[in-house]
Parts: sequence; structure tokens; C-alpha cells
Amino acid sequence: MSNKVVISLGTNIEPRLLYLKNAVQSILDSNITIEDFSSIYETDPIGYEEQDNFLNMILIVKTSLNPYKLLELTQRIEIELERERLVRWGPRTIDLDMLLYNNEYENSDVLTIPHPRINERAFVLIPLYEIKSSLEDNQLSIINFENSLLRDEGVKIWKLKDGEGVLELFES
Ligand code: A4P
Ligand code: MG
Repeated sequence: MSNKVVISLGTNIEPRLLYLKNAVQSILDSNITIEDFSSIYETDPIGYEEQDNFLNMILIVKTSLNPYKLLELTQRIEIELERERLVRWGPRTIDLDMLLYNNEYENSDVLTIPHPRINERAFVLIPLYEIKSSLEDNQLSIINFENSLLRDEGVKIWKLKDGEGVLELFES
């Protein structure tokens, strides 16, 4: 369980909260420990704008899986939750992106870590900032929080971390 991994979740097809819950449950069922999690944020779509708003949140997990095994797992969860790839950056029931894996770098056809757009996107940086105390220093040094936090990027808290709705994600 010694690897600390940051995973981002995104969904913009209803029932969005249920897709988040099912993804969290599948992660927990896979013998992965969730060490911390952010509030759920409602966010304006970025990249491809002709689509509905997203719910985004971040999990910090501990796992013994190597990055490729973890990618296999997150992709299997996406498939189980009816994820279809029709448009790049387009609507999705659930997107699971591996943002950081310890402080390691990986660059292959199927996996780039840190996620190449981690420092560009307020829908990632703002929830991550909320739980940054759970990151290692060598992970924090990869992230550049400044720019996104100064701008209103259409990222708003939708359900607070310690409120009903978020905690419900962890109840089976
Ligand atoms: N892949 C490479 N590196 C990774 C990694 N670190 N984590 C490969 C996960 N996958 C990784 O991903 C395409 C391929 O990336 C995978 O086959 C995997 O081998 P995908 O999930 O099929 O496609 P995608 O999600 O459309 O592409 P990508 O590049 O992950 O998109 P982004 O950059 O994550 O953008 N707006 C808001 N508000 N909220 C969002 O969550 N998401 C996107 C997707 C666009 N706009 C959004 C949001
Ligand atoms: Mg993705």
C-alpha cells in the first residue's frame, strides 16, 4: 500500500452523483485505501465547451499496484460505468485520471505521469488545493497552484467535503 497516488474524477452525464459513488465504491472494492478526498465541485466544461457542466473531485489513495496495473483498473471502472469515447474531451459518465504517482515520471504510449494538463486546469487544481496537506512535499513541488487560484474559472463547490452527499459516496 506504499504508493501515494492522486486520482481525479469527472462526470457530466446524469446521474452524476451516482457515477461518482459507483467509481468510489469500485476503487474501495479493489483493495485501495482512500487517504483523503476533496469536496465535490461543479465546473464549467473546458476544452470542448458544447457540453453540460461537470462534477469533479480528487482522491488521494494508497495502493500497492504499479502505475500500469492501476491504469488497467481505472479503465476497467470507466468501462463498467458505461464510459464511451465519442469526442475527445467530450461528455462522459466517468473519467478517472491519474494525476500523480508518488513523485514519479512516466511517459509511454498509454500513460503519462504527472498528467500532462495537471497544471493547466482549475477543475483539478482547486479541489487539489483543498487537500494539499495530504500530499508529500515532493508531490507538492510538481504542482503549480498559483495561476488557477487567482482566476474565477467556473469552479464552484457543489457539495462540501464533510457534508451529506460526499460522505454518502463512501457508504456501501
Ligand atoms: N493516459 C495517459 N496518461 C494518463 C493518465 N495519467 N491518467 C491515456 C489516465 N489516462 C492516461 O484518455 C485517453 C488516454 O489517455 C487513455 O487511453 C490513457 O491510456 P481518456 O480518458 O480516454 O480520454 P479523455 O479523458 O478525453 O482525455 P484526457 O486527455 O484524459 O482528457 P482530460 O485532459 O482529462 O480532459 N472540463 C471539466 N470542467 N471537467 C473535466 O473533468 N475533463 C476533460 C477531459 C475535458 N474538460 C473537462 C473535464
Ligand atoms: Mg481521462
